[in-house]
Amino acid sequence: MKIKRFFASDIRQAMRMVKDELGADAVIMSNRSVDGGVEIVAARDFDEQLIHNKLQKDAAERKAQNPEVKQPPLQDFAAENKSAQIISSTRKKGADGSVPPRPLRRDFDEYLGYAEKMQINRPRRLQPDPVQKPAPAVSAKIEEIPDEPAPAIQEKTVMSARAEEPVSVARENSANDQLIKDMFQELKSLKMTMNSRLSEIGWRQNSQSNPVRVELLHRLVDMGIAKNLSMKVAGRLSNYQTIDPAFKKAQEMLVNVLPVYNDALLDYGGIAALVGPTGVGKTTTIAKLAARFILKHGPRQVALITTDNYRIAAHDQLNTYGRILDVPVRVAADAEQLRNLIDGFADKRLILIDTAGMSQRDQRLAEQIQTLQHDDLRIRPYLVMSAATQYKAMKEIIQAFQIFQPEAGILTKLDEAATKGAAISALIEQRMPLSYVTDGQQVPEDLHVASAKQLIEQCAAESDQESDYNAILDYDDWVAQGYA
Ligand SMILES: Nc1nc2c(ncn2[C@@H]2O[C@H](COP(=O)(O)OP(=O)(O)OP(=O)(O)O)[C@@H](O)[C@H]2O)c(=O)[nH]1
Ligand SMILES: [Mg+2]
Repeated sequence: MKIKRFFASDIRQAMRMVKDELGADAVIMSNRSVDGGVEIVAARDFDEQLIHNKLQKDAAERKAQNPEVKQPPLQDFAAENKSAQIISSTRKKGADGSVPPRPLRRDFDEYLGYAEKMQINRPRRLQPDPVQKPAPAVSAKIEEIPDEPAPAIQEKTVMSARAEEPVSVARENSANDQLIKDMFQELKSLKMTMNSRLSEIGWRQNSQSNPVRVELLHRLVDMGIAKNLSMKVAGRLSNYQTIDPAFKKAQEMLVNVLPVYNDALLDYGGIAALVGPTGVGKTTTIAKLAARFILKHGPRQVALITTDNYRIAAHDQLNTYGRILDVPVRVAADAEQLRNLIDGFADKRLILIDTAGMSQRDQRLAEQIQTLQHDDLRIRPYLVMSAATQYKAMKEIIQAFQIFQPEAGILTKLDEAATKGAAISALIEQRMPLSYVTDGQQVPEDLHVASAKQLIEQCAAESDQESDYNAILDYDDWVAQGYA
């Protein structure tokens, strides 16, 4: 790995020097304003751990040299369990000059429609039928068997007594100990087998007594809908006698609870920042939005800004789109430059800000907020997510990027997702409204205004209708997660 420090009068020049010397794959490790310009530390053949150590060392040295200069502490939002605020200009300052925080997202009930009573909360453990309960006597007996060895004090007494016993008695005792250990193990595995079999019987009985509910669960799970959401939907439709109307109703319920954002960005313009994990399609979606706006409102209405100062290649990608669409592209190194650039684009109706893709676990997310945070500018963050993301990861992403207080979500790569249900479930559960979806790489054809009905219909159409519905669901998995 090669690390080098560059100094130049402005960020563009510094970036050019990095590109010339280290190539397009160079990674920007840090940048800061210094007297007379900017200083960038960049690396080639990137090794994250090494860089982390070096940055820490540099910071410690700088601190030792200038002990009076206080760096703002990097907020650990996860630890503090609170959100940073991106404050929009539309909110008026109070009498004391402070800006009130954004109101919380509208209550979920607004999205529920006729299914409003359906609670999209945490999964509730199903109450098993009385017949499903393990026989109390057996289970109680097994519970009583201790997993741990006897307390230390007893063990010590036994051991010191043993020390005085003849060798043959000691051997006999140790053989007995082993025998008891083996018996513990056997009983443990017997207990597990019994629990598993009892659940299986319960699941089968459930399927016989309520076949529509079980088949509905199959279909919803086939659509990729998360288990807890499937259980809630199927639970509310257990009075249906036939599967087809029940499945239709289930789809209607999902349409009603999938939040959609009535977005006017492409009608009236504004300033939008696309944030999200790496590689989800932020830059491509920016190009699609820009092209759509130009097609609708004519040329010279759009400007693009990137705050991605981590990868040289990111600038090249946006510049290419800028050239094709004939729109200006600028780079903002920090919050101040971003403000100046936005002020300079006062004649543009739509300003789209591209940001560096970051993992939801990346501490640098907080730095990005600082760049986008302006009291007097209405920058609307959109969270871009790939539809191919797994349910748990998707939930984690939505939660982590809440610190940007996204106006809405954009779901990309619908064409690549085997099932869209996982992403849809996470959006429903996290109440993240969708504004646009994308389903391909073509600019701008593959961008669409989000429609809950279309999404759920596509999802249902793609589900595996050929499934063997007589086979039981993977009950072990459901039991383990407390759904059966
Ligand atoms: N199949 C498919 N590919 C897409 C879609 N949107 C974007 N892509 C592709 O996904 C890849 C990554 O897209 P980018 O726009 O560079 O993603 P990004 O989020 O800006 O990536 P980073 O800036 O690296 O975080 C590119 O090859 C795009 O062409 C989509 O809807 N469907
Ligand atoms: Mg990008």
